Amino acid sequence: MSKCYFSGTMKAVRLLRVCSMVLAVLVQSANSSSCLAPLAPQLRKDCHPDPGASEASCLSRNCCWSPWKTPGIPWCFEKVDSCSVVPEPQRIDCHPEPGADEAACVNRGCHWCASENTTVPFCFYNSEEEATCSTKFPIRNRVDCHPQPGASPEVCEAKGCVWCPTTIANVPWCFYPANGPHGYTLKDAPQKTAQGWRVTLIKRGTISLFGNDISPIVMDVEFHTKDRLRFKIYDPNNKRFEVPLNIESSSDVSFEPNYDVEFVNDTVLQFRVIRKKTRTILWETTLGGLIFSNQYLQLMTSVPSTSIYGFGEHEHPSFKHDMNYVRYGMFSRDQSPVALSNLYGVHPFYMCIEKDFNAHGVLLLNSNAQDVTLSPSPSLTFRTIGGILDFYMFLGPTPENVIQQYTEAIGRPFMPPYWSLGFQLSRWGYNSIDVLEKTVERLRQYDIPHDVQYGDIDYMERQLDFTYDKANFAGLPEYIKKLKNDGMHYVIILDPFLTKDEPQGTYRPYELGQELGVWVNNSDGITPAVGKAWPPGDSVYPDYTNPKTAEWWTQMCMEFKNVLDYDGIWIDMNEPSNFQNGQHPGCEKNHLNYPPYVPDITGGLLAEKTLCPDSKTYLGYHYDTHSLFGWSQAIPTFYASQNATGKRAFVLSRSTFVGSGKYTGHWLGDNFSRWRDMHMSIIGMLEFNLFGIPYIGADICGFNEETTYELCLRWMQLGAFYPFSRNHNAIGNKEQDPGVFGEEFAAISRSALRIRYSLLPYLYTLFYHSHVSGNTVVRGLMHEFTSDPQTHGIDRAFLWGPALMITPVLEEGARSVYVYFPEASWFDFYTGEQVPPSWLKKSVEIPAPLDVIPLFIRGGYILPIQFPARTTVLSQLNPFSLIIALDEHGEASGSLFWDDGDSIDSVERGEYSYVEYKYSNRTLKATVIKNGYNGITPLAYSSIQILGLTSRPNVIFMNGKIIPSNRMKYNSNGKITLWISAPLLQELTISFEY
Ligand code: MIG
Repeated sequence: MSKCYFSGTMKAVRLLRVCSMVLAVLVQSANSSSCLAPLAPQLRKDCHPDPGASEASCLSRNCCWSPWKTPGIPWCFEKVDSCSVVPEPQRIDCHPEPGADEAACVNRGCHWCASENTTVPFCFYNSEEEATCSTKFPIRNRVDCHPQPGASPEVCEAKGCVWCPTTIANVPWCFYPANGPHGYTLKDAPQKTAQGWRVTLIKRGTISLFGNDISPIVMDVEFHTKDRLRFKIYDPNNKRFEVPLNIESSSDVSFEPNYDVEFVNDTVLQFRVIRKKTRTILWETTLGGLIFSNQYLQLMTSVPSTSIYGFGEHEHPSFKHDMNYVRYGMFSRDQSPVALSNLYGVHPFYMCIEKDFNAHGVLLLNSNAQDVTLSPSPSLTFRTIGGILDFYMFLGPTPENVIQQYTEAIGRPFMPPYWSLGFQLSRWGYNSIDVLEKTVERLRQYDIPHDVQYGDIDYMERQLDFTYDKANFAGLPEYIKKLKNDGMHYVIILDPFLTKDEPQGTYRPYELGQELGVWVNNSDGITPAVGKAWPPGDSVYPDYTNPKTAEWWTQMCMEFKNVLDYDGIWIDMNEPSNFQNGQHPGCEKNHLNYPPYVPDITGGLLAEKTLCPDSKTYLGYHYDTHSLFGWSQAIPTFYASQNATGKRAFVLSRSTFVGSGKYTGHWLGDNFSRWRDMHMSIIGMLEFNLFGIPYIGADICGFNEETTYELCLRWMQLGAFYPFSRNHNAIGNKEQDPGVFGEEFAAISRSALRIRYSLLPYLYTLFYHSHVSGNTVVRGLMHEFTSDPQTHGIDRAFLWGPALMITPVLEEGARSVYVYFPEASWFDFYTGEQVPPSWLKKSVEIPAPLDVIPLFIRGGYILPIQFPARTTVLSQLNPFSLIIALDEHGEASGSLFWDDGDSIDSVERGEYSYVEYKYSNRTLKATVIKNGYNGITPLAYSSIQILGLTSRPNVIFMNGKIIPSNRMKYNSNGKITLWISAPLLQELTISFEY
């Protein structure tokens, strides 16, 4: 009810009265300064010029927060006073019908100013020009027709597009008309194929945006499984690059799909995918044009809601995306996390929560440089500069189902060795074995859990792969043996470049590789591409897409294992990184190195900090395979690790692609020791769980810049709940391991890590489910409470599996956190106390003194836990317990996966045990479902905790025998602890009688 302005005759006095009542409320809060629309960057007045801006600090200044990609643009800016932009009489009504409010107004691309003068519109355009084209072409629906810089009315019209400037940030000024001379049309009726449909498409009109349009093209729709659909648009006459990931469709085609597809032979191609059950349109390419030219492929689709998650790798300011014409580039790049910019890996995958809370996911399987624009209508525009348009859709309908189906297609996550769930310590720049030893020693002194120690490039001799520095790290091989005797593990870094400039006969890794011809080549396909990286001299790059390279690499790793007895391999710099733009002597001016459209990537140059796009790899041009480099390296490294150690592989890769999770984990790269980076790490961790890479974490305490006591301490608490928990630091920064800040810090870190270690059986079981069924390990609250829209935007809290909520402190000086409790039973991890019903569906302030990270257990679940120890080698032998948290029906369930922790393929070979727990009718039953691991025999439960009992039981029986009352303790808060002794491998029944 905003419209209090009646042009021409006054039509309704009654309306006016309603209007003035509303007005009374409005003017108080008025002078309408708005944060609802992201403001165009040139109009922003910096509200936080001092350092340390965060969303919280910004909002507390009553300013607007909206992250922006281009450096130098303020993210925190003063609210715009729409009222004073144009004089009142010049306002042009934008919402003539009643019912507007500020949000609706801004949504139309108009300005909002409630004033006391009821004769002027509250929602208005500033100019006739703005009004004319914004009415004709609603800003929400625009699809950019000129995504590259340099648009003008002339250029725009020549493309058959419409020119219409606006002051709203990011809104395209040059865009497709509703029915212009673009896109493709059906050549003839869709043909039925064995797997679905085939249509041939013909380009409409003669306008070409980037040249070399291809026509006809073919679109195949393949019904893969009842929940997976593929639609692929390609050139039937010329084979183009396709990502070498083998996604097999089900051989049985008798399934009844959960989706319908529709072609509409209108003037523009319309292709729809519909969820059968709800008739929700999940995908609809009706707006804007499909473009399929040699170096520019574009497809736009509407999506059924604005709850969109995923796309990577970027640092996203929020887990749930902003849809106001945000554009994300994807092209692997060695770059410290810069908000919204393309980083190390490429994951063109998103998940969408539909309006009725079903979820689906979509993958664009394409490895070329690309970008995607998220627009408010809501829609997505995909632009890639090579390959084909190869989409896979996964119907869910729950978020977990989506990821299970996604990883079924791209490969399930690897099973991590148990030790790799322990705490890990690293730094770049120990610089000497003395410093390394001292660091390890002080963790031991403080009894801080410590499973894995890393060697970064300073362990090497002059940064040469497969060497170690015999001067500064004299005795490293013996020291590694010592660590391992002590139950620890050691991981080495390997870079993907090798110097070619060592004296002849001295550096075998290069010489053998040279002999075998395993490098990425220049465009001639013969001479190796020569770049510059860490090692002295110039470097060549192994081409891991070549099977010969994989053999050479494996051999090098095997040989080096005889020098340093490592347990896992950390592969860095595999974007691949180069310290100059392109190899010597620079990139030739050609269509690959300088394509007509460069997606929205940092630097705007494909060769920046990497090799020239026209370099040749075994699988094709680097132009096509660039973003596959890390993926192609992870595969042979996985097998090298396995072969060299004879144990389960451990690989940690910086660059990842679709499907990497089968072979490698990931860390979020060179973050900063800043508070905001802690928050960003949660978002990154949630996203990589969507990408099928659940083994994920960020450098605890921050990599770049100096950390502080409090930041590092809070980060140790948060990092204790990263699936990959590693404190890592950059060269030159002061030490930040948990032993270096003194007694109090050490004690707090120790206690956080001991909680982690006690929960490792639960975490390991989550990884088992991830490995066999593709479940996420860490998930957002949205995953579990999808039908509660309040959870959709939560990214400061997260869950381990379904059952443990972690709510870290992310602000300096804070001694409490606001926790949103979705509808469920929740129990304080520390006290077992149940969260009162009045807190549910609310955000509640929870105390979090410096030594506490608040944790909550969700009713309905049983968590297997184990007494912690300084390493997992020791903790794996300790007594087990169960935490049984009851739901409102007094029920709970859970499971335990257990094996020796580091054998190769123990799941596939059946060498594991699996126990299922069920509590109902006041009885706990532990059932051994699988008994394939002998080592479990000596293990036993020593206690059981039940949370959420309504009263004290009279008698408790274990396997038919009464548990003596001195073996139980009942707390008035509904928690009972039983001390028992029962082998893990036998059926266990505990029943409560009242
Ligand atoms: O140019 O090996 O992201 O974790 O410590 C820097 C040194 C190379 C980047 C990695 C970082 C590692 C560092 N590396």
